[in-house]
This record gives sequence, structure tokens and C-alpha cells, in this order.
Amino acid sequence: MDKTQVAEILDEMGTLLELKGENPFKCRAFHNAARVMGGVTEDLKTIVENGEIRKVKGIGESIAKVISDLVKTGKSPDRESLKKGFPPGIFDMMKIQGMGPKKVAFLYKKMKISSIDELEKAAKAGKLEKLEGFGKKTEENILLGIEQVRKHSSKFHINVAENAAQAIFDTIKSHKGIIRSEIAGSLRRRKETIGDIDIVVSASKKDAKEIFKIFTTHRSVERITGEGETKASVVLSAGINCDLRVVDDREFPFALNYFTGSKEHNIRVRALARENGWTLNEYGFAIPDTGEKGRKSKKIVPCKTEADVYKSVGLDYVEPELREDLGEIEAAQNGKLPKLVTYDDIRGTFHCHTNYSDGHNTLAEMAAGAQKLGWEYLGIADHSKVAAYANGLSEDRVKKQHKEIDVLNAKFKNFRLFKGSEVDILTNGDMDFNDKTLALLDYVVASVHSNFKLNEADMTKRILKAVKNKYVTIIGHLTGRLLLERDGYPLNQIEIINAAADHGKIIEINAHPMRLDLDWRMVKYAISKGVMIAINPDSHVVNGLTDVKYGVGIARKGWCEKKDILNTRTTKQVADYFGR
Ligand code: DGT
Ligand code: CA
Ligand code: CA
Ligand code: ZN
Repeated sequence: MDKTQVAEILDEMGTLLELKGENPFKCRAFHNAARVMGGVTEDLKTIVENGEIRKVKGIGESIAKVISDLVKTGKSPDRESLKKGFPPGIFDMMKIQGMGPKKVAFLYKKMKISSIDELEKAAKAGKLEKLEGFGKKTEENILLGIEQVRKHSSKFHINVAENAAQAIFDTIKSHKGIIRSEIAGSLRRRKETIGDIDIVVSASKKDAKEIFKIFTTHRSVERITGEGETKASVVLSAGINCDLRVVDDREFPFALNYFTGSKEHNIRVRALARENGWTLNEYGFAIPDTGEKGRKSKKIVPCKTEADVYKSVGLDYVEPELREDLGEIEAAQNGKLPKLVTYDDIRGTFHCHTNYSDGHNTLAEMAAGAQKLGWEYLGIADHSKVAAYANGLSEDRVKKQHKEIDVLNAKFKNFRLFKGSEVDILTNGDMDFNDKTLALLDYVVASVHSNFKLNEADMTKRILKAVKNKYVTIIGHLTGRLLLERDGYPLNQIEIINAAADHGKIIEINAHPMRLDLDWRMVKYAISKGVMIAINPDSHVVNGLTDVKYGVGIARKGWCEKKDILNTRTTKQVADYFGR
């Protein structure tokens, strides 16, 4: 079990303890430990094996035991017994906005409510508003929250899906009978959220049975939901479904293409095949043979790769991220597909937090993490003073941070920390720092973190004012959405993107898997207007820096080339860009 999974479980245990009504100190210790995991830079397994887990700051005796159990066996008896005390529906209830452990525990004890359905019934019957600390408004919000959860409940964040997929995929892939293998579906297309995982492999018939067995008995499988000749389906412990298809190697390019989707893209490709008089399905092209009378034989069009499949219907190879039937077919017919930016093009990133505000790691640790990824620079953008909840920096602390950055920069060879700040856009559109402080910074990420309830006109006006502020460099997480949790605030995105183009402002793709904001559909519009895009992990721990890869996926879905992305520029080019 890796750091991310351990962190998730520690967080869950902290919440279970809260539900149980344990003392807040103990609960917080678990939540803190979860965050500490994100900041651990060495291999967790090695730390546990060397008996050094207690030496990690913030890890006490009992949590150390949980961590070593998890790392060694994948299970923790403490967690199991803690979970036993609650019906599973309790956790679903906590997904509802505004329903924290306290409220959930209260309703469970007082009203025996232990699922979303029961909660909905009680709210509709007006039973909650009479309870202490609830009221009519809370009841309405709970019903709205239930609607949101239902709307999103069948999807997963991309990092959850990817981690779950990778573990089982790596195991299958290493089987000697596998000829070719790929993760397909929405995960290959790098969609912002994922329904289920689709794996396609090719192998000879005689190996298929054993490959299915390895799949269905993998340690991450919770339940088997289907087993057939060519397909098996399971539910993984992360709660997500996973389908495996084993095909003949001749069929592999067709199966991979079909199961990568999207459905809309497939339909277009199939229509092109039909124009040639062929049929196309997940097993291959077929040409109905009309040559000999009465006999209905079929001829196969051989294809070795997906590129061959596209070529056969007159298309250039279409990268998976583009397969959404949003213009890629026409572009592929006319040699007009973009040459997409890749992760290897990235030289650094711009929106990271340190322990100056609500991040977990120091400036030096974040810099070391970036260097380890092979980057040339890292932009630090801690919160501004109004963000008290996140320990936002006062003007004096900004200056203090700059001194520390200067000392570090003097020591680095071929690496530089940029001095940025994530400055709140106040309700009236003003920035949270005065001009004197803003002028000290290399760049400013301007973001909305408060008063989400403005109407569309007011919210648009608020952000437009920030776009026009001469000190603002980058607009952060434009819509404020939290994927699968809350929609963005009402906003005229087109108007803001147009203004960003007019004023030469950068818009960020916030690469945190909860956000992926700007949405890729809007990214495509933004670059068509000539807006520069920055891919920012919004990372609060060293490990979060690698979230940039999800942002690259979104940039690719938005048709971005290397030139559209600030992160592909050299240190000098970035410094010049900021200095304009
Ligand atoms: P998801 O799982 O909801 O995030 O999205 P996908 O795209 O992975 O969808 P999924 O898992 O239902 O199916 C995988 C691919 O299989 C899908 O992208 C396209 C293909 N596919 C599934 N059903 C159909 C269909 O009825 N017609 C066509 N042409 N393709 C289909
Ligand atoms: Ca899928
Ligand atoms: Ca599927
Ligand atoms: Zn932010």
C-alpha cells in the first residue's frame, strides 16, 4: 500500500473517530498524520521496514501501528474494528455538502438515520427543521446536497480511478501470456471524472483463462460481477468497476480503439468505414464480399496498430484525449490536428503552497521535490492575508518569505524559485494586497475563495476587475468547481476569457484532481483566442507536484500545443514573460 492510500485511510479513521465522539485531539492526530504522509519524501515501505516510522514528525505510537499494518499487510485491525461500529450508509451521508461528522453522528444517534435515502425522507417530511441546530434552511440545503451527490455518485476523481487501475493493470501486464495491453475508456481519454475502468489486452486463447484468474483474484478486487469468454468485470476496493477484455492480437487495435471511445467518436469513425462499404466493430473491419454468387464470405482489412485503423478510413492518427467528436475527425481529414503538448515538455510550475500558509512542506522541500522531477523552476504562491483559514501571509511575512527565497536561489544551480502569491479577489473585485506589496512579486495568481453566492453578472464583474488589474498575472481556478462535490459559481466564462486575451493575462488549468479547472472545453476556446495557459498543481505537499500530469491531460483535451503552455518555457523566458 502506498502513501496516498495510507493517507486516505488515516483520514477516514480520523472521521470515524469524530463520528464516535472521540476527543478532538485524537481525531486531529489522524487527519494530521494523513497530511504528513503527503509530505514524506522517502519510500514509505523502507521507512516501515527500518522501524523508523515513529521518527516521522506527527506520527505517534498508535498511528505508527496502523501505518505499519497497512504497509505490511494492506489491512489494519484497528480500522476494521472502528468501521464495525457504523452502518456503511453513514459515509455516504458525509458526502453531502454541509454534513460533517458531528451532524451525521447526531442524526444517527437521535433519529436512527443511517443512509441518504432515510435522510431524504426525514427532510422531506420536515422532521429535521425541528431539531436543535438544524432549521428550515439547513433542511433545504440538505435536500439540495442530496441532489448533487446523486448526480455525481456514479463517477470517480481521475486520481482515484488511475491509482486503482494502475495496481491491477501492472499485475496483469506482467503475465507472460500478454502480447499487448492498454488501459482504455475515459481514463485513456483523460476525462476529468471516470465512470469505470476498461482494460484491453491481447493474448493467445490458451492463456486467456489464467489471465482472467489473475484479474479476478487480484488483492484489490472486492467482488466479481461478471465472467465470460472474452470479458470479466469486478468491483475494486476503491468502489470503482473494472472491465477486462482479452482478445486475439489481430483484433487488438480494433478492440483498443472501440473501448477507448468516446462513443460519439466511434460512431463517426464507423460512419466513415461505412462510406467505404465496410463494417467496423470491436473485432475488425469487414468487407462484405460480393464477388461470388450466393456466398456471403467476409474479407478482413488487416491493421497492426490504431494508426492503421485511422489511416484505413482516411484519417491521421487521433490522440485519445481528442476523441470526443468535437472537431477532431474533420481536423484529422485535413491534416489539421494539433501537435499536443506532452508531460516531457514541462519545465516547472507556478501555483504551490508551503508551510508559510496552509501547505505542509518548507520552501526548501518543495524546491527539492521540483528538482527531483527534473524541473528548472518552481513558482511559490501562498495565500494572501484575508485567507485566515489558510494562514494567509501578511505583507511582512511576504517580505520574510522573499528573503528566504533569495537565500535559496543564491545556492541553486540551474534552478530558480519564483516569488508569487495566490491573492484573493475580494467581493468587490479588488485584490487582497495593496499595490506596494503586489509590486514586490514576480507574479500574482488571482483567485476567488469567498462569497460564492453572487449572481452571474456580479461574479463576472468581480473577476473581470481582477483581469484588468495590472498586477494580476494568472487567473486561478476560474470556476471554483469541486468535481463531484459542487458546481462552479455562475459565471460568464467567455467574457472573462475574451478579456484575458485583450489584457494578455494567463489562465490556469488547476491540475488538482478535485478541480481540473479551467474545464478542457473552455481551454480549447481560450487558446483559440490566443490566451496563454499555465498548468498549476495547487499543491500543498511535495507529492502533489505530480498532479501536473492531470493538468497536462486536460491541456491535451483542450487541443494545447507546447507553445500554448507557459510551463514549457525556459526559466529565462518565464522571467521575461513575468517582467513584461
Ligand atoms: P465512463 O466509463 O463513463 O467514464 O466513460 P467511457 O467512455 O469509458 O465509457 P464506457 O466504459 O461505458 O465504455 C467504454 C467505451 O466503449 C466507450 O468510450 C465507447 C465504447 N462503447 C460503449 N458502448 C458503446 C456503444 O453503444 N456504441 C459505441 N459505438 N461505442 C460504445
Ligand atoms: Ca469506462
Ligand atoms: Ca466500461
Ligand atoms: Zn486557491
